[in-house]
Amino acid sequence: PPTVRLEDYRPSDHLIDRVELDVRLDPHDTRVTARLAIRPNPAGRAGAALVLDGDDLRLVALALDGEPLAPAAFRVAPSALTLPEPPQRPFTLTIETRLDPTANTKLMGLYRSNGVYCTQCEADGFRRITYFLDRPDVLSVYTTRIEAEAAQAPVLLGNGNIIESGRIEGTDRHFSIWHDPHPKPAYLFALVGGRLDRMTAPFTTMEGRAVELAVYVEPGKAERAAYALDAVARSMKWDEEVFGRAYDLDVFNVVAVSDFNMGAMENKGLNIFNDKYVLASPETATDADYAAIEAIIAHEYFHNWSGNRITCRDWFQLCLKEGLTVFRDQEFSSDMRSRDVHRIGEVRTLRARQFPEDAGPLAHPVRPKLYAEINNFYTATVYEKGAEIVRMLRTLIGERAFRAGMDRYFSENDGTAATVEHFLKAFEAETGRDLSDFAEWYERPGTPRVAVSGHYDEARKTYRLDFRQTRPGAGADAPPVVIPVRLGLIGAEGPLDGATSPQLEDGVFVLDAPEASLTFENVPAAPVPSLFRGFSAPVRVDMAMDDADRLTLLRHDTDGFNRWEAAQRVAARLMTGALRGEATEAGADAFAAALGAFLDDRALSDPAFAALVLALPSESDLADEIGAEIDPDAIFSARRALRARLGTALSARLHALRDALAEPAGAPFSPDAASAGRRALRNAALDLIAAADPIQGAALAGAQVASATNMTDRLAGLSTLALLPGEPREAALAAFAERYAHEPLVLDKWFAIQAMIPEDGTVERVRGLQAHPAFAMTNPNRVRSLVGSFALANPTQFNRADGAGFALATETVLALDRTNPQVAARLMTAFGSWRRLEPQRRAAAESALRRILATPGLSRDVADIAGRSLG
Ligand code: B3K
Ligand code: ZN
Repeated sequence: PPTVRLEDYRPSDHLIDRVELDVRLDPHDTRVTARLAIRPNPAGRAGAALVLDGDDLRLVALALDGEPLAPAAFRVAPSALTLPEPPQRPFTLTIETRLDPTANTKLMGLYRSNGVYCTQCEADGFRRITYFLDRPDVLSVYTTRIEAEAAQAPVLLGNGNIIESGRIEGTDRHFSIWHDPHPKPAYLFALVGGRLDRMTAPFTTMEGRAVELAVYVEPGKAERAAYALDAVARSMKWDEEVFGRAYDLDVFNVVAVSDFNMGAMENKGLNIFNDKYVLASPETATDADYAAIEAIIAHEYFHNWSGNRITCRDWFQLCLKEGLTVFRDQEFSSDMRSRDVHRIGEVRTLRARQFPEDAGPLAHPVRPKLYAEINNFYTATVYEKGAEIVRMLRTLIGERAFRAGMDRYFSENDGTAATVEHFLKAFEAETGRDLSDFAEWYERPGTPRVAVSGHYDEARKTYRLDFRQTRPGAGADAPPVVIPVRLGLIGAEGPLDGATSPQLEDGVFVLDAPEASLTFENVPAAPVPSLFRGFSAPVRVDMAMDDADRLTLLRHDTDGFNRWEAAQRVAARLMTGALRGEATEAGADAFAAALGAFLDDRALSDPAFAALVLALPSESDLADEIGAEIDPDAIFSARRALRARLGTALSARLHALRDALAEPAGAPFSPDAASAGRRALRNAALDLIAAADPIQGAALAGAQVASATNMTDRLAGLSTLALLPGEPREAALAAFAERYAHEPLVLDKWFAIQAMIPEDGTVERVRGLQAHPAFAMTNPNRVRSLVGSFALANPTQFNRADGAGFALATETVLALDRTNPQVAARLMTAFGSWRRLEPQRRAAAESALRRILATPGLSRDVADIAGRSLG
């Protein structure tokens, strides 16, 4: 496939100032008429041909300034419409295309989901609706007329504000006309038509604009939109208060659809969502679902400024909107919930998804330099590492300068398609600081490593930290990166506040050379350093520290993240030690004692945090840490053994915690962070109890499944039971399926839980479930819940040594590729760490990848991932 390179960017030769679309919806024969006001771009090449992008399009009619165009004056193919000699002045092109939304299984462009017409245009779906300059730096003002059969689509929605609607006399059809005054790239276009219920709320912006907020959902489910609707209002308010950004239209609509390739889409004024991230009720949604809804609603809303008002010049700049918007939604959730707890969650996600990506064959810079298929670059690196870069910038320049720089970025670039350079320039202008070294974070792949050693000078009462940074995977010529190290010193009894260093500013040391040292004075005794507080940089830290020192941090650090990290490090060391055959029993018992003291101290005052401390590093965390010759079965066993040992040692406390945290009977459900935290700790306790004593665990879990009054507890019980083979598990699974047979989002959980069972029979079970009447390859959520969970969240079974797990994933990818390449390609990322496996599994994974790559007729999406994975 042709490769697109950042260095080849040049402005478009033409611009499209206005778009008037007339869309007559029909299940199989939708007619789209586009009137485009085009003119030569002064910044482009004079006299260049006009080449409009298309994808699978069928042209029906074409006119220039109202006159049909002679066949000799243009060339047309499904993938392009070319006018070799367009007028060298402004002109209007009228293009009529026809399409079949029902046959659109790629879910890009205009399609039908459960009878609802909807669109997805990012990154390049608009070209499946009409011929266009489908690139983010061509901004146009859109007016959209949507027409449909009134009974089939009583609700018709477009971008912007509604300006007219009515019946079409003498027919069963109606229409509405929407106008969006804000110039936007085609990827932000959207329309919706269908039978939908809605819930609304009024909102007045800080500028005094009255806005109607509305969430549209499947008929009968309106009350499940309440949480999302409230999250919209809270997001709007927060963006005003924290970033000074107000909403800019009279309506803000969110529509939930059940077939969607990703989480949601920030179309201007008309966000379209995977219904998984909208619909919530205590009976059907877990606390994690509520939190994800809040975060994704906020994320898409925040794009209104970071993405829509200021968009990207080209797709290489994707992190400009995505990394920044993830940072913004993380800050929002931190303000809504517990900051420490949220930060730990962010880092867990980064380590689980971005670190392995950055260490494997799919690694790429946060701003990639080339791509074959842009839809494969909506990655953890662009999103999560992109957000970390913004956070580091704030740490380096301070909160006040950060806010001022953001204000400047928004005001100086409003209405434009910008680059990473524009973003950094705003902060340079505000601080007078040169950020060209900092910009290196965008340029090369790989997670930096920082080796640290500490040296105490008893006589001088000083403590010196020596830092050395390396950049694995970044290339031999890679310069150092600018690494903000937030840190402090801890003594046996608590923080050493008297220790100071002139090299620290607000507790931050800036490591911007390959090697550097930092010296503290006034250090009364050998301290324990608390490094990278709050995870102040996305790096791996190597520092030899014994368990006792780490447990001092767990006890005394003032930084919540590092208290959690200390426990994780000890647990990880115990498990990797066991894998190497070391005797770790004594260490495990000391760890258990420290955890016990920690629980006595803090479990009831901060249950959400305690739940995170009890959750040991995951199997994939350990695999990532080990880094080579990975045997997932051995990792699983080591982890199970430590959980069992901790569960045994802490048994009395865990039972007591479960009792202390039990909801009083009849208490109303609340999804707030405090209630969710209590549930999380109760369920973390259940997990350890069951690991230590499967019989007792099965009894407790079974009782919890039967008596739960909310989905969090029911599912947690079922997840615990899922790890315990036997009749109670199968009976509970069957009862669950029956109870939720008509709740697709809950059935997804049922499919997922079974796909994650770490037992030999799971491959066969998943194959059986693929034949279940409720399984459908056409529904991305269903595919992700069954096959995605298997491939991405069941390390022992996906990586089976005999290759049976790889074969299952391979067959699914190949089957799915024929209808929905984007989702197929996403599944394939499960193979991203294949080179780090032990030889037998590595060989099996490689042959699966080769089999995929050798398949004729592969999509560009899958071919790209397979090719890069092997390359
Ligand atoms: N911008 C969309 C993602 C589009 C993915 C296209 N393959 C959702 C988001 O990040 O907010
Ligand atoms: Zn986004």
